[in-house]
This record gives sequence, structure tokens and C-alpha cells, in this order.
Amino acid sequence: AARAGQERFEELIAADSRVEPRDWMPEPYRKTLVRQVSQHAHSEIIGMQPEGNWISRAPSLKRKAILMAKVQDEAGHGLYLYSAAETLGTPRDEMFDQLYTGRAKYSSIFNYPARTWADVGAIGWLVDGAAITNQVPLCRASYGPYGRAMVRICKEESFHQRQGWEILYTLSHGTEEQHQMAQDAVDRFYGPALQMFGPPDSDSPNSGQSMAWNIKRFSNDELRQRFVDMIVPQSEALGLTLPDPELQWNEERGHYDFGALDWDEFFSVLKGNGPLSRQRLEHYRRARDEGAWVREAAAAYAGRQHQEQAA
Ligand code: FAQ
Repeated sequence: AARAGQERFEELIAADSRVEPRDWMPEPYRKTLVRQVSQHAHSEIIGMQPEGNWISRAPSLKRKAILMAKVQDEAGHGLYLYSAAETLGTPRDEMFDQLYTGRAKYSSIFNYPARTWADVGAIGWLVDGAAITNQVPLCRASYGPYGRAMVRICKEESFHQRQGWEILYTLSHGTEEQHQMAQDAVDRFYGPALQMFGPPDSDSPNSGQSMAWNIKRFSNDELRQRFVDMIVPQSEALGLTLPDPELQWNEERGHYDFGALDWDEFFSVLKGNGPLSRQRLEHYRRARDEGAWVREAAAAYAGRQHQEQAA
């Protein structure tokens, strides 16, 4: 039976078709997906913090309502992704515990602070922009529940990117001080946003196998290049500069060349030494501890309902 399963799995992958939860799959495929999908879910949940911090300080009621909706979307994305990961056999509580105890990874970008209102714009434009560039190809990921979750997530991310763009556009065309605030935010988020795509291909141990399994469709560097090519004209339209003196159109390649990123900083953030790594985890733990009574009460209520129905 295992051999038939293996053959069928290989046929599905070769036909660029979808693997579903009840299909046989090799253990390393399952493990890779749980790793990537749970890290992605944790990123959405921890990613609520930098912007959540600005909800009470948004500059108008309208902007506050929009930001609240965006942060709620992120919670929703985390929930669909935990559900997709659960179909692979890892219980949600186990994933929560991995994050709680600091054993789980989440995107490096969320360890940086959102210092000003302009940072909320830069997060929308650059961080959600990078997220879409990375996630559109994941809509075709070979694992069905992950690919399908990605479709809705990408639609919502496009709205997020537009709201970020609009915040930066307004600031960039406001007073000199506002323009400077927008420029500072872009200066701070540009490098870390480019690092969201992961280490350079030469240093990406998982890419080869994930691409062979049709989970990833493009390499980290290919997507990073696609993103740079997209944001250069957008930055011009915003009237803001990207902080890289080596950024230049390369006629021969048909792409923008860009300078080296600070990979020492990236790997240090991955080890838990980002500017706000400790605070992000502490905040998550506090929220989880403070919400324990709600989960207990809901479970007790469900248990009582169940007993009453049985009686
Ligand atoms: N941060 O061999 P590779 C969002 C790790 S968007 C931290 O290249 P892979 C939306 C990697 O896990 C952000 N760790 O790995 C939002 C691996 O470690 P491991 C979330 C990183 O998997 C916007 C090691 O380095 N998006 O949340 C990072 O083939 C605004 C070696 O790397 C996703 O997760 C990083 N940046 O490629 C929310 C997308 N990069 O596990 C709120 C789905 C790499 O072996 C506000 N994920 N690592 O110990 C992916 O596409 C892939 O997992 C990559 C990494 C491309 C991130």
C-alpha cells in the first residue's frame, strides 16, 4: 500500500496536481508543509503587534477603522493557516505551544518596531507588498488546503498594500515634516522587507526540495528581484527614494540591480536577537495567559451542553 501511495503521490506532483489531506504523502513532505504553514500562521499572529500598537493612535476615525479591519484580517489569516496545518495532523495547541515557548520561527520582519504612523504605511506598502509577491505563487502550492487558503489571503493582502500606499502617498505629499517621516519609514523598512523572501538561494537549504514538490514555485532570490522591480516605479510615484545607492536599471538583464543586504543582521534576528524579539514573544505570552479563562469557560460550557444532550 505504501508503494502504491508513493507512486500516486509522485504522479500527482508530476502532473502538477493537488495533494489532499487523506492522500498518502511522504513524511518529509508533511513535515516541510507543517514547518512552512505554521511559521506562516505564527507570522500573521505576531504580525498583528506592530500595527495593533497604532490602532489607538491612528490620525482619524476613518484610518482607525481601516487599520482595525486590517489587523483583524491578519488574525483571520493566522486562523485559516492553523486550520490548513491541522489537516496535516499537527494539533493547533501543539503549534501554539511551539510559539509560546519560543521554539517556533516567524517572519523576521515583525521583530522591528513601528515607531511612527508612517511606519504603518511602510508596513502596508513594503511588508504586505513583499507578502503578496511571495504568496501569489503559493496559491498554486501542491498541498490543496494551503493553496486554497492562500487565494483569499492574497485578495486581502492587496487591499492591505493599497492602504499602506495611500498612507505614504498622503504623507509624502503633505508638509515637509510629514514627507520626511514617510522617507524615514521607507529607509528603515526597505532592507528588512527584502529579507522577508528568505536567505540568498546559495544559503537556502529548503528551496530545492520545496520547489521539486511544487510547494515553492520560485526561489527566494527570484521573488526578491520581482519585488524590487515592482517597487522602484512605485517609489517614484510616491515621491520617495529607496535607500540603496546601487539600485540601477540593468538593460541587459531587464531587471534592477540592487546592493547586498545585511545578512548578518538577518541571521541574528532569526536567532531571536531582533530589536523587539523578546517583547513580541512576551506580549504573545501575556495575551495567551490572560485569555486562558475564556478558553476554559468555553470548554466547560461546551462540556455541559454535551452532557445535557446526552442526558
Ligand atoms: N524570517 O531554506 P529557506 C505576513 C528561515 S508575510 C524568519 O529559504 P524556506 C503577512 C526558514 O524558515 C510573512 N525565518 O526556507 C503580514 C528556514 O528555517 P527552518 C510570512 C526565515 O521555507 C503582513 C531557514 O530560514 N510569510 O505574515 C525567513 O524554503 C503584514 C532557511 O530558509 C510566509 O511565511 C524570514 N524572513 O523559505 C502580516 C510565507 N526566511 O524552518 C502582518 C510562506 C527564511 O529550516 C502584517 N513561507 N527563514 O528552521 C515561505 O514562502 C518560505 O517559508 C520562506 C522561506 C520564503 C519564508
